[in-house]
Amino acid sequence: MTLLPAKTAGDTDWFVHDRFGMFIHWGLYALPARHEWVKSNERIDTETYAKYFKHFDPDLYDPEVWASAAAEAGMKYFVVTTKHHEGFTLFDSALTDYKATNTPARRDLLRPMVDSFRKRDMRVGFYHSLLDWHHPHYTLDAHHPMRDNADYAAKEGAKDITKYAEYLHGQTRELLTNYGQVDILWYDFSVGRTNRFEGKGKDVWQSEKLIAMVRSLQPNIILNDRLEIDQDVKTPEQYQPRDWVRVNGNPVVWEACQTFSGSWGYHRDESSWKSVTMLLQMLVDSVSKGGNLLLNVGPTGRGEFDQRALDRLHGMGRWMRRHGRSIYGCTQAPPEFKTPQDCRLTYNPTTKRLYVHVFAWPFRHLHLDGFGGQVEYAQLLNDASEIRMLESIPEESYGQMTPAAKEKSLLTLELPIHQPDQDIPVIELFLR
Ligand code: H79
Repeated sequence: MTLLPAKTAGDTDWFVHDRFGMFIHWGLYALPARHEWVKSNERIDTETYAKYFKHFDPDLYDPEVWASAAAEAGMKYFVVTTKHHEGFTLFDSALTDYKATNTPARRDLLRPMVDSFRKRDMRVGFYHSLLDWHHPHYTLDAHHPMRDNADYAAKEGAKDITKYAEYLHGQTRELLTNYGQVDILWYDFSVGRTNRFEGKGKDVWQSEKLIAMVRSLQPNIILNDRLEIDQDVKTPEQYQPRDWVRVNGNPVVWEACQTFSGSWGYHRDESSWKSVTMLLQMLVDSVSKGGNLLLNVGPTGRGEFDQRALDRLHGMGRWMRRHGRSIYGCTQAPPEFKTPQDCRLTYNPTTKRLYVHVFAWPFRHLHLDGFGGQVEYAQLLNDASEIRMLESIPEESYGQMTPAAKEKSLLTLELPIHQPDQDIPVIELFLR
């Protein structure tokens, strides 16, 4: 049997089918272009940071181009930063002046994005930061840009964090009321306490009340875990979990979020960009453990995906066109199929096909433990060319195999000497 997480309040059926989404981090930090945490990392005060607001002018912004790049890469949903920790909103919120509408962009940048992605049948997700380094009532914590500023700290007494919570609830209401159906709400994140500072979690955010409002406005929405109350999805950040993510021992719906290069916001000078192959391997690795991949793009201050991002999206799309069948609707393989060395297995329980993703091409033969007698036909997925099979068990005894015999049975695939010219070659196994 394949693992199946218990049902939660939101609708995750489409989500676990679609498997691959685009994260978009776009805000004022695209201008400094050296990490979306720049305000905190460099302890920049709000007066100094104002230059990015003043000069935010994405004249080349065309969400049609973004949406088609995502669709061609094989992505089926997107999640965009409606507000990141800097506090700036891409949407035209009635609750703040610190929004795209008041920059040289002069408009709500979220709405046309939602329209463009929806038009391509992609699901819509909103990221919304719980941290806010601009709001006057957001108190100091271990991440706040002004954490080392004594003059700033002296005025903390005048703050009322419940006013911030009210603002958070209010903007959530706006987002879930004014943009049609929203499929995902991705809050980020609850702050741990340190020796110097209190943390911020479900009490400060008033998470229970917030979740109740979210569910009343968008009953099917998928909510992540970062309000400090687990909901529909767990979200490991910038790492691949060892195994299917579990809570109290039970498998849950999960989604890894990963970057191309380390920073989420546009970073001009980073040189740690992952290759197309590595990114595809992350996607396959996630699905092989029953999870999704949300892969991030940080558009520039002009409003474009830069060439490095476009190259990778294009490369992934080239592979996805031929190999999407091993991703969509797929999950972890049943446990009796042992994963061979340097491979990942994905499995489609509806079509009963198993996919062997070969990360390192072996020496002519691929030995599959526990597969004997169970595969009817094998082919390379990219070109549907037959892969010949050598069985350790004679064909006439397939029907009488005991579970123990099955476990010991061996199937050997005879592969071409040279790796097919695919980023990850995939062998499709039709189970009996
Ligand atoms: O929005 C993206 C990140 O900005 C945000 N979550 C993703 C989706 C995020 N990044 N880090 N965190 C949340 C957790 C905090 C990590 C920290 Fe650090 C480690 C804060 C200080 C040390 C990373 C490294 C940020 C600054 C230095």
